[in-house]
Amino acid sequence: MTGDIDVRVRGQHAHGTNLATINTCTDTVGADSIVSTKQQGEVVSEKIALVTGITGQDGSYLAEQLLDKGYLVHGLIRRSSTFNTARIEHLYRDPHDPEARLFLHYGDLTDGTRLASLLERIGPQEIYHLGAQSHVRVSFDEPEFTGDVTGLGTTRLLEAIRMAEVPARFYQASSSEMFGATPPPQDEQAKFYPRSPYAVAKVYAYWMVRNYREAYGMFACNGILFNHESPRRGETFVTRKITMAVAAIATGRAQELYLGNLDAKRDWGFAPEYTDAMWRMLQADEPDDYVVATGTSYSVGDFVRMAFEHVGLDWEKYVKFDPRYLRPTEVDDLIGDATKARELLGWQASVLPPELVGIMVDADIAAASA
Ligand code: NDP
Ligand code: GDR
Repeated sequence: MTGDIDVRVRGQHAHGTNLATINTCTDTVGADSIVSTKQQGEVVSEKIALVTGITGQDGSYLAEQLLDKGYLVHGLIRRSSTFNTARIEHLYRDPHDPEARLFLHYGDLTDGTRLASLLERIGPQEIYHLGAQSHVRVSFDEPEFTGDVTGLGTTRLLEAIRMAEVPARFYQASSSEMFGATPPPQDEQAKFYPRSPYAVAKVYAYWMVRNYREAYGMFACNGILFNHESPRRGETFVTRKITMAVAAIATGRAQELYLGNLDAKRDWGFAPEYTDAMWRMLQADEPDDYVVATGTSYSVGDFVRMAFEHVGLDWEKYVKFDPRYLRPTEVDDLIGDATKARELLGWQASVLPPELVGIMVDADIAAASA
């Protein structure tokens, strides 16, 4: 086995001691890790999943769900000078612990060689590719980097799968942003009209997935997910920015919130339900592409109003406009039609925006009061 450097995870050790550094899983994984020896003498076959973007909102929920289903979960994480594993700390155990089922590996979507060597050693049956530069506004500032990570990163991973000859099922985190200026409702047949470097990169990746499916018979799916949010949402996306500000204002720690365009409409769902849809796609008989959405539409202004109303405040007293949050080109109106996912995967959203707002505001108030 190779001697990879230690993977650092902030938080509590499984045995309760504070962790600064813990030993990496990468010394101990390999093709033989598909066999568990947990039950004495009995050999149990376990599914192995690899998740890129495991430290993100979706990666953390998906990892939780896969572990609950009995998978061994491997995650790709970026080396960082500070900890970037807060969302998965609660899932992590020292890899020397025989009960450990989550293993983290340093790697980057810009490094195709590393991806190929990891795939050979991990031997996953399912790959969930969630890693990306995922911020639309940032993609206007860093279009080349976004194309490299969000677009070419997918190609690197697909090519690594092909070269490593790993017969894994592949999930691509495609996005409603690909529809861009196409009017709603948007289903799998709607035209792509990307309106940002991020969306253009996702359209490229979408077609690479289709191409690998058709050219090499790969079981590769595009989940075209509309916006989904949660208390784990990144703090610079608008919903979380709003709910954190509401919590700060309600607890007397802030007085105002600066936002950009309040008129854009989005189809906002609840993230853990959307990661469940990802898993369902890879359990289907055939690889396919699916829209995942609630079918509802609320403006950013609606979300702001509901969030402030949740704590009994009038949003107009606190929200101010800052043009720096505007985008050179905006996506005005998204409403997904997820009929296909409902009929073929049995998936349907149950948490709609009014409930979602309450979940997020309550979580941020609890965090602010802790
Ligand atoms: P996040 O921004 O929360 O997470 C992105 C993840 O990608 C993080 O784990 C991040 O690591 C990782 N990452 C970024 N750059 C690299 C890189 N160069 N190499 C390896 N890993 C990298 O996104 P979400 O969880 O919200 O979304 C998951 C995926 O789904 C993304 O691809 C996103 O574009 C897509 N998507 C999201 C939707 C949503 O509404 N949330 C809707 C449709 C699609 P680190 O923690 O180190 O930054
Ligand atoms: P989006 O999410 O661009 O839809 O991409 P974001 O929350 O960033 O923006 C939603 C809408 O809110 C408007 N807006 C602001 N946005 C931010 N971030 N900050 C502000 O201050 C602000 N004020 C108004 C935006 O203009 C926009 O119209 C998300 C990401 O998760 C993508 O990765 C994913 O693919 C899509 O959702 C579906």
